[in-house]
Amino acid sequence: TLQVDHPAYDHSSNDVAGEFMADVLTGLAQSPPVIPPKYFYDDAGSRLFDRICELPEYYPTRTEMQILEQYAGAIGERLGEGVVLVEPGSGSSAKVSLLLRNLRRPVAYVPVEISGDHMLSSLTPLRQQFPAIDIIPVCADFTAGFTIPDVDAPAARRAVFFPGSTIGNFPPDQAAALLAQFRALVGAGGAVVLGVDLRKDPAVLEAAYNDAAGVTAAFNRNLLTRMQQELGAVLDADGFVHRAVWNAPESRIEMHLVSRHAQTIEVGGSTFRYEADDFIITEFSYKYTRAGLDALAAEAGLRVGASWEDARGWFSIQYLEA
Ligand code: AVI
Repeated sequence: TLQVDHPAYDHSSNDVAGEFMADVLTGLAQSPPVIPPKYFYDDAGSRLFDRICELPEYYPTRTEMQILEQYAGAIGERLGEGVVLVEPGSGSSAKVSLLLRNLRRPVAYVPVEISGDHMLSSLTPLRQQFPAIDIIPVCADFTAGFTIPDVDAPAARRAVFFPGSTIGNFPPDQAAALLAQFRALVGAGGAVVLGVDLRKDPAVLEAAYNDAAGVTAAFNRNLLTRMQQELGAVLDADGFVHRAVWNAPESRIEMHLVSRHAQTIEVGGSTFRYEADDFIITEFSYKYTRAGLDALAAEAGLRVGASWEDARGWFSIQYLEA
């Protein structure tokens, strides 16, 4: 087939605003309070995230791109011919062209993204670059489970491309469950190409999440703006500051919104109180060891077929076989 234009398949859960409200109310009622990181990615948040990827301190994107540039041939070799490549949480699809260029007669590329407009605007250049590949965007929250449209090539093998260490934003049990879901999606003979940030000097890690230009702080605090705008929350956005700290025992960076003084957030008929230094957890970003990665793959029922790293050993791309 040579279809080059599709509307986005909208698999997003019926009531996105209702889900945001429900998750905020549940999360803020917990101790410590939490807001799931997937709510970072509205249009403004997705644009801020793209800027994070360009920051001098934020090494993961750059490092993964280097690995992809160096080893895309080898990855393409493993993926073989006639693949349908699915990318959950594709964002601006910045990395996939490196891979697509190195695939033999790929059948389709299926980006799956919660931020639909952000995704669609980034697909035009990709379509121009790869006119022979069917590009089929799916607008969905990939954490909620999603289906992909049938591709008119029954023999095609499926592969999931999950770069960027997005897997690190899930606690290990959920990460394994998500990978198992990908394994089910690709089926026997399929593969998952996974990008994972590795454990390293805490000073490097903390700098990556506390950039000097304050973009990560704006990204974190965008959650408060979203709550005001979309949930009608009554809160003082300037009353919270960004913090990112390395939690060594848990092997994760934690992002917090720290209350500067005693205050309340009123939302959805509930009032939540914060004293000075109380904080809301907005993100975990787990950093793996190689042994931890092997265990993760095994728990998901995947075999590590190959893996590639940069020279510093900061980031890993894993080829996992279903
Ligand atoms: C998308 N994810 C892998 C990023 C990370 O590094 O955990 C999100 C991010 N948070 C702050 N900076 C970037």
